[in-house]
Amino acid sequence: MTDPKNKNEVLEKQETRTARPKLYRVILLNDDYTTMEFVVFVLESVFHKNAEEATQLMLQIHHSGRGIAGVYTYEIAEMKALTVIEMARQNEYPLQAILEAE
Ligand code: TYC
Repeated sequence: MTDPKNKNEVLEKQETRTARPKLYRVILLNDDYTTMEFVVFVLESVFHKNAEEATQLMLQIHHSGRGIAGVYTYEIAEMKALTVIEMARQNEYPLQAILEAE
């Protein structure tokens, strides 16, 4: 590639790209049995939301049926979804978490 400002110099074409890993949304699904308090606790402890964010997101899921708890690389997203499901099972709640590609 020739530099338009200097006819005698040749610029190397930049081939290096920063690899962007695919990202996945962890989606929490609404249900009729998991308590609001437990969902808020999950959003605070697994997804590092503050009390206000966790409460607003829990209510959004409660009203709309689903909501994005966080966006991560695959391995982190999978681990968080499994953690949510395991915490829910330990507490005998049917709360579900699924992954979606961004
Ligand atoms: N719908 C539940 C209730 O009324 C609360 C709830 C919110 C459950 C979000 C799951 O992902 C959820 N107790």
